[in-house]
Amino acid sequence: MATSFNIIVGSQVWVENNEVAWIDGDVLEINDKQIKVACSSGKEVVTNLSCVYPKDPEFPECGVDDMTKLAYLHEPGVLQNLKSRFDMDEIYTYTGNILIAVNPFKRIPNIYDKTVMEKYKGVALGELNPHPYAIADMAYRQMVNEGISQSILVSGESGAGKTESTKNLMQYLAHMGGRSRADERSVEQQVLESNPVLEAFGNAKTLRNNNSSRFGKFVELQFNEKGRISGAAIRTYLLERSRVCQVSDPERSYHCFYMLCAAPPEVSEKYKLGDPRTFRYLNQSNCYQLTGVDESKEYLATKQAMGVVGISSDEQEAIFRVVAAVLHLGNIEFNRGSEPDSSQPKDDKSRFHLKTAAELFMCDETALQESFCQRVMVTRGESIKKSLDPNSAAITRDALAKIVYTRLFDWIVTKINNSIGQDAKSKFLIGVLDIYGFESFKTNSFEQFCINLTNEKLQQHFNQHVFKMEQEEYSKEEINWSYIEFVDNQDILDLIEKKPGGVLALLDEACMFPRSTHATFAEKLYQTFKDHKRFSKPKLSNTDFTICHYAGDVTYQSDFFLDKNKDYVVAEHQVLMNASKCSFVSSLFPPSSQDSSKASKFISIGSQFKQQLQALLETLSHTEPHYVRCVKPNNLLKPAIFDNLNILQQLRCGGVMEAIRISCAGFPTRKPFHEFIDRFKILSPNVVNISDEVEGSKILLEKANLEGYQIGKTKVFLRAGQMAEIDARRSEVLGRSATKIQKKFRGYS
Ligand code: AOV
Ligand code: MG
Repeated sequence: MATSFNIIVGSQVWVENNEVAWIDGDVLEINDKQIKVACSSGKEVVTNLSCVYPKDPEFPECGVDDMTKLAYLHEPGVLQNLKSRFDMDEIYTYTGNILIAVNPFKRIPNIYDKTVMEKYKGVALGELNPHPYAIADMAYRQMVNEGISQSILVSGESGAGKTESTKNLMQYLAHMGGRSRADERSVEQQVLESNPVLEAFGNAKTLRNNNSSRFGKFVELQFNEKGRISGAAIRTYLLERSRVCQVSDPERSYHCFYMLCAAPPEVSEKYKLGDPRTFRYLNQSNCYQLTGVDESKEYLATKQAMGVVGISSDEQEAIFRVVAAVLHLGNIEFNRGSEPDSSQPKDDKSRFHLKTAAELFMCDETALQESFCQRVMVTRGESIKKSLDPNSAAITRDALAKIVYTRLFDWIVTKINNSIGQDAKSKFLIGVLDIYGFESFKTNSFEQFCINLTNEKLQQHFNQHVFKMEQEEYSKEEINWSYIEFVDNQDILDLIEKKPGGVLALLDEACMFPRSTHATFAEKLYQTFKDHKRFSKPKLSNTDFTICHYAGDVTYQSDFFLDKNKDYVVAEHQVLMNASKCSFVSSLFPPSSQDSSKASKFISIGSQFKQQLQALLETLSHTEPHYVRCVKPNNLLKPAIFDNLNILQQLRCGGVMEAIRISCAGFPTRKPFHEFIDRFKILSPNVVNISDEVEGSKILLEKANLEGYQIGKTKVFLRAGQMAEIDARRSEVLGRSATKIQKKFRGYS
């Protein structure tokens, strides 16, 4: 964002700062390219003129509701604006059509209810306070008026408020598209009630968010020609399955486990549950409770919601029975059996949990034990039983727990979809996407790799859309505009996705080759991509690899890539569970169509996910997109703390800065002639008598002393900040005439 403003001695500026990103101050001296500034912190700083931005001396205390209204549109200005608004509990701000939402980490009263929804109904974007309702309303109107499907893409890092924003959007759409007298089982009510159900089974407390969604979600609301919701589909992406067996302190496993442990005594006795501290899958972490959450109430609320989305009480019973069985599985420990390299349940306690798990699954106890401790190998047409050592038995046990839980989650999603019902005749839809944001941690594994691939794809979609919109607008209005460069990330997408030869394809190859290890996989990557601009090998490791993503470098640990990419069901588990006397359990493991002589069948999670993503982007490409960018103000998850550096990083990663840069380079503010004249006629009241709107607009623009603007076919196009200037002129005149009127009144009295 180059600055075109003059900086002189005595003017106020922003200087780059390591701690707060930007600090303000007064210019003391300017020598050639060096500048000396007295910062508001009390320090004097000498720096390069190019590292300094002018500060708006007239910056309104309460900020502006749209970044494009900033007189000086640059990074420190954007940050100052968000902060001023955040301090006043104005958590929403536009950047053109994009809504930026800063998580307040506290309830803001009276901004989400039916009365507020009614206020936003049919009102043009920007007329009222920025709000998710306004974005939802815009999508809904465009769909109804133009008959085009819409999508709302909500993004941001973990804990930024995506899921909460999504709920607000859906509530508004349900209100607009719902029937006036909605009954409990109406489509819209079921869609809303699907949230607590999915959250119970797919959300967990993490370091970054006490209610973190561990799956991605795309909700497609289908509408009939009257604009009423007529069906809905929920698609979910990549539930984090490792969490079922592995939790690190101070995180938790999925909420449903703790709820069930706190269920009324007759329930927990039936499932032989009790204190969550007695279960290994839960007690690897010391966190059991969530502040402000009563698990026993949550249990009842979840069951209530399950009822609304059409899950019968029998099905609920079976679901919770399976959840309980998973906990018991985790408590089966193994030690050495009588033969070398064999295993058996360690003690009475383990045998008790084995028995209980088998009872709850309604499957054969001996077969369950054998499925952990033995493996049938087929060699030259002969099948031989091979014993597994205690360690392998434990891995197999965890594999069963994970696959059961994943299938249970998918079953719930399918069930909700079936009971809501799809409207095959629906003409258009509004899709709302709540998906994980870019992740870069100390250690990054296969999950981060998939999540970041998603973000690369969505970023490309976002860039192309923002650019396309700008370009289309300019060429439609026939105004001069030179194409500006933008960072295309196609090369990263090729690196990951290309078939053959991309990282995912090489991973699949490695998974199919029995002798591969993560080390040989990494080696293959190094060889293949040694000259790739976006790929590098960290100096101190022989198994890590770094990808230069659009949002920054991420180093991935290849250690578990191969295992995590394999979606296989142990053949013994398949047979055992399919034979369960409980029809629900057996339905989770339908007979597979594939050749059953293979010990285990391999499907790659990576390529499944890639296909899902492709389908998602295909759907999105037929829609008009809208964007909500969520921002997390601090990592303490506390109200009233605005961490500049952290926020700036998020704005950069989420493409907000990029979008602002694009707008800045062009003409971010535009107004149709009649609106423009209407708004500014006070500058030259005679213009209303001129029939030619273009002429009228030009007169007003000259009156305001503006330069560099453009006149399109139907609109005035202003450079960043010009709207602020002309508004200021208007308020001046208005102020003057207000005093005149007051004087007049006084004169009469
Ligand atoms: P996420 O969906 O973006 O994270 P959430 O929507 O779950 O984040 O928000 C995290 C927490 O922030 C919520 O549980 C609320 O306590 C609080 N919060 C968010 N938005 C608001 C709001 N508008 N008003 C009040 N509190 C809010 V993750 O699912 O972890 O990526 O995977
Ligand atoms: Mg979420």
